[in-house]
Amino acid sequence: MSVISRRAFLGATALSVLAACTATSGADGPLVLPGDRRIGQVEAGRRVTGRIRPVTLTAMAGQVDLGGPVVTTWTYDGVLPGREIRATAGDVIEARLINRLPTDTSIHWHGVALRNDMDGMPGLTQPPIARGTEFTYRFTAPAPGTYWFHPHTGTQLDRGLYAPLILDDPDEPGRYDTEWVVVLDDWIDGTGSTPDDIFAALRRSAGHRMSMHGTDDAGDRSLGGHAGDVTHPYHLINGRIPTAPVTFTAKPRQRVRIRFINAAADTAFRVALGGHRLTVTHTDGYPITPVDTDALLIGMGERYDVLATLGDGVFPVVALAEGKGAGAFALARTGAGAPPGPESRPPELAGTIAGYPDFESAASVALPAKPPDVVHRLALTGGMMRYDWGIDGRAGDLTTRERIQEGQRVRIEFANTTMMWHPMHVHGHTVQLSGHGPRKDTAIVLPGKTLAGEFDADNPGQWMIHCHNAYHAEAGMTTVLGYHT
Ligand SMILES: [Cu+2]
Repeated sequence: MSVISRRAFLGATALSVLAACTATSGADGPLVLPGDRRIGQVEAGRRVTGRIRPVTLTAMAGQVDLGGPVVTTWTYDGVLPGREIRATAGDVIEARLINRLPTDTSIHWHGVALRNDMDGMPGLTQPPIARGTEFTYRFTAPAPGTYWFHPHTGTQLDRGLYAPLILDDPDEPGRYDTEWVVVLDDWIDGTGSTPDDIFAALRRSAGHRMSMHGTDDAGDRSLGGHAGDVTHPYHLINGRIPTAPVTFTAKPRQRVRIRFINAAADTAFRVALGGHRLTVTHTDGYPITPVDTDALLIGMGERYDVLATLGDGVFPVVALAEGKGAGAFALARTGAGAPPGPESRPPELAGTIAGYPDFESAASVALPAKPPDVVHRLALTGGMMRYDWGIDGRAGDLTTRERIQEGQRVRIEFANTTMMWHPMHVHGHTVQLSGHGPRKDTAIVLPGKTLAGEFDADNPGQWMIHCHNAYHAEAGMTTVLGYHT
């Protein structure tokens, strides 16, 4: 942990005061815990429409057809992805989770700045939901956008336990005619190994070999190192392999809003819609000044909303598993014609790829300029050889290491000292990348690089910060951002 007071930060030699200032944290007040009254007070201040959106989810084991291969896995209600939850910002989501898995579970509402006691982190914000029991998550949906949900228990998200959560904007200008939700995944469960087997193998192979990482092709370079730790046999769009794709439909010349969600455990996807340019409108749910691009690179946990004006015919939706020599595939149909094949590689994939430096927050969600009150610099540490991924050289536990106070402007700096990229996810807040950048709750930090951003501490509680590579998080690349009084 490193804490720098505002005065020290504004001084010239921030690094030299790191050690000195950590000592002052002993003077902090007690932590604001999930059960504290303040959590309910902040919830009461959220905008409400008065509508309740009840949902029941049953986490269960069962068989799923990926479009040929039938796998035994864990899902919500037997379908893959789980059924989308759709509500309007200001609605109260009341999600009853029935746990019929052989072990305990939880649900994390990824990207949602919700009340802390509903964040779904077992041992931190709630007890684990034991097998054979149930738990009801009840929270006001605070801001519109494209979100998703998944367990925060072990490697469960690399099974089939995930689904979109779409929060509509009550003030949506509606500049589109139709909408597609495109959920990307890498798949291994039920093909001879479970995600737990894979994690155990990664740990066992530590120090011996590095045979499980991706191939050394062009994709590796875009992520600055090896692209992933695991070779997944399948890559899916909305639960289907490329030879049995889903078909999205619309009419020619319609404007479609596509919501991309990367639900994978270990795979960044490079996505494109053959024959079309994409206009990026939202990053992780938040609007940006629109930017045109041919393709996007989407890390695990990230979401992008794009607009496209559709041509007439059948077009490939391709999500290349970056650096892994494989991909996911779907069809976009607006008219007659023979469908492109599952091996389609439209030229857009090799075109422009808009990235963080190209995006800036829309004025409606941009943070007002203000110097940070506190800076936390998190060194991403560890490596493939020892499989000792961590933060500041520590494997994760649930100790609060990054202390902040309500009302502060907080600056987070992720300094990647490792040889691999990491999609870093902050719970309960959406960070604005520095330099008027986009709002993000999950952002790719390239090897050897530092990525910084700021947020306003307006959601008290205890929150995870972690790598969204499911295997890195399980190894311990996690820390806790905690409010104190
Ligand atoms: Cu990582």
